[in-house]
Amino acid sequence: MIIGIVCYPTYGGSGVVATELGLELSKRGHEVHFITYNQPVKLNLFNNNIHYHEVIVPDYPLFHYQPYELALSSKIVDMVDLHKIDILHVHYAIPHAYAAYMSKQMLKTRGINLPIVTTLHGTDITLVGSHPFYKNAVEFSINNSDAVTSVSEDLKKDTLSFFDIKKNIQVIPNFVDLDKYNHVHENCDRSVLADDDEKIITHISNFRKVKRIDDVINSFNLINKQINSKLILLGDGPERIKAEKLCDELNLNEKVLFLGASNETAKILCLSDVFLLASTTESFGLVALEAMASSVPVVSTNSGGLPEVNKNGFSGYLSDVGDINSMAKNAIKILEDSTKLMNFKKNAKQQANKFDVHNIVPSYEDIYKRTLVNQ
Ligand code: GMT
Repeated sequence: MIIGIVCYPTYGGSGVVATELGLELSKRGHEVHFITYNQPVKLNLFNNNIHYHEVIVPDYPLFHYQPYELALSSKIVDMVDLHKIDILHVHYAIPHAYAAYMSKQMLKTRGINLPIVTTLHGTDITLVGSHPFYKNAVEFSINNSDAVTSVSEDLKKDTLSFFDIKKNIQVIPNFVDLDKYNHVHENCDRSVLADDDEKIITHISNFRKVKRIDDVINSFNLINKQINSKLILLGDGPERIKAEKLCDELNLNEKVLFLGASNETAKILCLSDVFLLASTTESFGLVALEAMASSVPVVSTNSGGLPEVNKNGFSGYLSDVGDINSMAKNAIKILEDSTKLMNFKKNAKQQANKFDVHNIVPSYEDIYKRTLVNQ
């Protein structure tokens, strides 16, 4: 198949999933065309089956807001026409599903049919999409996609409760390429980040409010009182300065390392003993899965789709949002006993196996085939 993929090219989970999906589809013999405003950050492996087409929005002084959807839909039309793209898969409803619908209508006037698959990733529904300013357009774009997928049962439930949805939504969870995590362990040197007697606790995110970084730091503060440890924070975003101030107030400057945005998640995770995720909501929690793929138990909240990924008492523990005492207690339970820690590490890896790329990507191929047949 010739597949077009529209996504955000940034570090966010939806862009990562879209990129990894495209790479795997290309390995499986499909021709994949990424259409977005920058080269996706994880797309460093070009091969004959992968193509990237940049959407350019020229600056014009009249525009208060640059019309990205317009430029994107025009680019989709050109690329579908030129490369004979069979099917378009858009990741994140806003504004991608909307732009895709416009492209479909334009292509129709040229006698070309473009089936559209929309994948809902989370904040496009829970935080942004359901806002009254966007709701009509998001609902319309979902209902006018040819197929719709969601990354968890919980996100499907939210989508059905926030919008009047006429389409069937198929759940296809996030996935990881376990091979990528297996090899990093061979060169894993923890002495670069912590002393021998320190445990390493990690958090990775885009430092937005929804990630509750202050809960991560406050939980760590409680953990560190009982178990000598370091907190590694990977990522960057609007809450970072506040987080640095909090560490200063708690006298944790020597104990917390801010490593900034980086592509090296697997290398950091392989040094880690526990992963902390305190999010208010998380449709799936790809980063929790990445931690488990590195054999790192996850201490997380129980919100959104997290219970579908992190199994309480097996791959880690779940706590109510904001309950930092419970999160700290759970992390200590795992860290205080080395046999328990080894078991949790083994279980985390076992749980991650369920979401291996080879188990999940065929579901996307099936949905493309079914959608094409139904045209
Ligand atoms: O919240 C993020 O870290 C980024 C965000 C995105 O849209 O890129 O992630 C969302 O999509 C991921 C991939 O499907 C999910 O694993 C994340 O849980 C989801 N984030 C939220 O729901 C807050």
